[in-house]
Amino acid sequence: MERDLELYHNLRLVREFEGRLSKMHHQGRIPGGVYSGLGQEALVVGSVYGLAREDFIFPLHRDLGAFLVKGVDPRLLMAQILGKKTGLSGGRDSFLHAGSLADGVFGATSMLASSLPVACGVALKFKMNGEPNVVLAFFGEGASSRGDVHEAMNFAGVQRLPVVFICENNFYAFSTPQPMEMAVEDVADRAAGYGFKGHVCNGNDLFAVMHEVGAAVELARRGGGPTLIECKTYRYSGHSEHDTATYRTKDELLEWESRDPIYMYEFYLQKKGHDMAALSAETGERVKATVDEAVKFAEDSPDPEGPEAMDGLYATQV
Ligand SMILES: Cc1ncc(C[n+]2csc(CCOP(=O)(O)OP(=O)(O)O)c2C)c(N)n1
Repeated sequence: MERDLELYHNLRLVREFEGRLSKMHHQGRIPGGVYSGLGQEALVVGSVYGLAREDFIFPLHRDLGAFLVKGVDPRLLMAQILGKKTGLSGGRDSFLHAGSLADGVFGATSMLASSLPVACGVALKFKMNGEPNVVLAFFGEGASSRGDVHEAMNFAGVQRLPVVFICENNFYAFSTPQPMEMAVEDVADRAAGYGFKGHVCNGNDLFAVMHEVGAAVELARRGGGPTLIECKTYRYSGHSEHDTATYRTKDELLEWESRDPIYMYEFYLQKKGHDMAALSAETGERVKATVDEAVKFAEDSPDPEGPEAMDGLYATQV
């Protein structure tokens, strides 16, 4: 598929997948929470698209789209979310802690940003072995105030590790607005304290994200060390499906919806001469079919058996 259309397909797939999860959650078909990234699609698509299979990403709770763009089978991801035996962790855990090492996706823990030092460990391994791979580590602006982030960035700066730190600044950590989270406006400013560059980028603009993250990935691949990219964006839903987000105004939401990453990209495609009505309908049908199939696969899958819960918990061979 041509690159422009592949990007569009990815944006629409992420939105369809997350939109479906929201509906399913309200229908009581999903055990556990759903942390929607609706509105943040340009960020995950733009940063992960174009990575090699051997590169690693460390997504956090709102980065489900990053799994899809990195190549995780939507059926297995859906099975994971439904806690099925066919899911990525065999039904042992919720989406939040899922990973897929074969696809270069490392699982997170519930402790915000605890995966950043681990991301540095993977980057150190790449550097020590002379492997030309890079690591992308995602975190929110709320998580950016945790000690783990400081330690990870300091280590990455000292060791010149091939890691790109991607801060998704959606201006709220749960219900806490950014000015109550930190005393600086741009998280990117913090990079200076670690000896590498920090850039602010429009996280709703697919090309801006691709440009900034792409340049940082190339730098890291050439041995130039880490970069921090702060993507300013907005989540349309509350922190999770149970949060009605009454701490923000309707006007604020409307303003951000007017900068929707998919509409902006559709405008670009239209300018390039595509028949957007036809392309939108055709892409919509295709992604809907993919998500329908994923839901069917997951709902038809068996639940895990109780005794299997301990499988893989301890190393059997050292
Ligand atoms: C160390 C830690 N503190 C608190 C929480 C509870 N918690 C989960 S998500 C969240 C808000 C995170 O905000 P941010 O990092 O900005 O990411 P966002 O959810 O906005 O994408 C909080 C406080 C947690 N999981 N871990």
